[in-house]
Amino acid sequence: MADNNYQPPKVWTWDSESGGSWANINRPTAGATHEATLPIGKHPLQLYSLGTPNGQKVTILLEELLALGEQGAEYDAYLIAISEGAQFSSGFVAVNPNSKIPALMDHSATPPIRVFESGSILLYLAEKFGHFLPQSLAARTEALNWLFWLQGAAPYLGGGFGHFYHYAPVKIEYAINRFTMEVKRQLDLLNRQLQDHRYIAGDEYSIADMAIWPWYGNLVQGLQYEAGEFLDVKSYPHLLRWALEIAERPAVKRGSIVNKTRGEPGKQLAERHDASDFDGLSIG
Ligand SMILES: N[C@@H](CCC(=O)N[C@@H](CS)C(=O)NCC(=O)O)C(=O)O
Repeated sequence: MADNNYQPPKVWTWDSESGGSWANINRPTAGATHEATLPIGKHPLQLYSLGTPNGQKVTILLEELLALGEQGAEYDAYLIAISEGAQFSSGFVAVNPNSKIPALMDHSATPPIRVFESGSILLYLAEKFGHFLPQSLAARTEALNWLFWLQGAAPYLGGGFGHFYHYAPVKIEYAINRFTMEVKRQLDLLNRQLQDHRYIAGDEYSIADMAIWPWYGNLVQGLQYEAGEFLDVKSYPHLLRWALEIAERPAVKRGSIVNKTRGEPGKQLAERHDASDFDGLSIG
């Protein structure tokens, strides 16, 4: 049990000195903090993002669409440095009032269409191009079940487990236990689903896989929060099998390094404006 004497005050007030990795950007209000316009490149789709799991979902889908020959999916991916507060610029807030990456502007429409929330972006692109969402009502609904599941589940992994196990300046046993319990339940759920199905929603590779893989696929490959051993990821063999299969897809290899500025050298591409930007990188 946690051992501290903290008693919440009657009314919470913001202590901007409260510490922690994200203390310099977190604040209790929404809206822009400064005026700055976003760059606009040559392609119809303009993505403002970062190579985190939420960002990877969208760049993986875009690379998968391009791999199918959908030229309309050509995109410019601009880097939004969230640790420097770039998500609070007036330009970014106009595309996503929630100030979180990823955010997309589709300039092929008049007026351009803004799309925010990674799940909404996946659905928008899957519908726009007619790929990676099954046709039949039953199969499409199952894919959307898992897409919406991910959007609700991942904050327990990232904001809950990842925050308290990896980022928090103090290790709080109560919080780590609470979120580890939930994340292990989620891993067991995915493992059971993948015991009976090749992909998350059945036989077809879909946007549900592209949403879930960057979070839970990276986690069980030991690439998130250095938590593979702690979570005993080897005990989820079906999930691991799926994670490794998806990781081998060329579009996933490309999409998962876009807007990445950390990690293995040769597996980072700060910005993507052309297919040739991947030339010379060690992505197999
Ligand atoms: N529900 C959102 C979550 C997006 C999100 O949390 N993005 C993080 C990076 S992975 C972010 O932009 N954080 C910046 C901040 O919180 O100020 C989505 O799926 O798009």
